[in-house]
Amino acid sequence: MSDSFKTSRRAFLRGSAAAAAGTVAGAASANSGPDPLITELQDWTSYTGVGVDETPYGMPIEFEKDVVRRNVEWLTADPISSINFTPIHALDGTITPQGCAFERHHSGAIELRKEDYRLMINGLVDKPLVFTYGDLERFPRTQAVYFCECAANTGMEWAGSQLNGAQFTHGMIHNMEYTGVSLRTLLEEAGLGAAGDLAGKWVYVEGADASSNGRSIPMEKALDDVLVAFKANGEALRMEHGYPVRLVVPGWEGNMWVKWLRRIEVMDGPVESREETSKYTDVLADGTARKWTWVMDAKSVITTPSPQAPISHGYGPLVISGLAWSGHGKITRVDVSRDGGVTWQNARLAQEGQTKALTRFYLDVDWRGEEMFLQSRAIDETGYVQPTKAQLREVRGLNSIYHNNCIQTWHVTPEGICENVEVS
Ligand SMILES: Nc1nc2c(c(=O)[nH]1)N[C@H]1C(S)=C(S)[C@@H](COP(=O)(O)O)O[C@H]1N2
Ligand SMILES: [Mo]
Repeated sequence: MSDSFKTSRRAFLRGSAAAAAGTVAGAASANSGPDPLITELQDWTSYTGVGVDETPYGMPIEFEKDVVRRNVEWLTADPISSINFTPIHALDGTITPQGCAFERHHSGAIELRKEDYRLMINGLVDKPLVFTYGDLERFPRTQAVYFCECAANTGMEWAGSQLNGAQFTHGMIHNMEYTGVSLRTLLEEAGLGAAGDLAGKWVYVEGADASSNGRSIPMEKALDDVLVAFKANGEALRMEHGYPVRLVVPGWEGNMWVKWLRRIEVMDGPVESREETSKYTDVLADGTARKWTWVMDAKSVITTPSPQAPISHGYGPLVISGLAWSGHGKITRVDVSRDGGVTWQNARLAQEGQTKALTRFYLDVDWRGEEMFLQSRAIDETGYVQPTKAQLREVRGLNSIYHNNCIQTWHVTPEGICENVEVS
């Protein structure tokens, strides 16, 4: 046990005696002797601070410089066709700032000016159309918060626990407030009469980057809640998220959220492109591949404590917190286990679940240094319960990569250190 840990433990025990007497005292107030941070004049009271306009577009203060996207170098051959991970272990709330929202590119992020932007709708439509960026801004807008999860999120954990950190096991996800035009509006502008019976019709969407990342989407979804988005969290999309326009496909795997959106073709069948056959399909135990696994099933993860966010404050009150989401709709309940799934407690949802968006949960406990096997399990409005790893493997075998929504376990030692372990 480290010295600082012992100190904070002693202080906290005194602190909790005060808490029992009716005040929720922090560890600091229980320390003996004057606190120079209170009794002595500090440096920052004696100079004038930084003026406005020092940073026309603000950046996080330097003390937060570790809260950044990170990649795992050995995962991909190069950073051009690669992925990095959202630092979910260091965030709270539900909205992901764009600057630290994970990126996934198949041929790198491109720089596309609004002036050079064109979106074509063609195929089985009454009149093929091309929209400029300015044209898109003149259609009625809609707005909503949605999570975007890469189907490969948690994919490295199929065979056993591998990556030590919530950022790396679960950070291929972000959650933003999008503004855009409903895809239905644009399809209706082009006219779907030529498509005849819409049942069995598809749209094929592709991006302007070299990979094009083409995907087929069934018409029913295209006319439901898909957005052609140009703003995220109130501001323009970042280049890495598809500036100036991307597709938002609520609840469905991230790969379908085509960035730098350039063309939408109405078709009478799916294209069966690379991204929906050789990739993003699920290899089952018998070697056959399951395709069209579009919806991201209910999933959750404890973000603190976690391997990159160990318990550093000693024993006593501990806030266990995490994220839950479901591509089928709202999260209605999250359970937390401290003993590897033997017993469960209801976590508190910070806000009522929103459809196809992240939900923050908390469980406030009194931790006395007992070893924990922390797990969370999400339940969505369809009644679906997030499965254990063993339950997933029963259906899918060991060959899978994508669509791993199993329950995650963090082992917590009496010192507060957390590690990724498997309790299946
Ligand atoms: N045009 C294009 N769209 C794309 C991709 C791409 O490489 N090119 N990657 C896809 C994948 S696999 C994912 S998971 C999401 C990631 O979106 P993000 O980079 O904004 O996080 O974008 C999707 N859309
Ligand atoms: Mo992805």
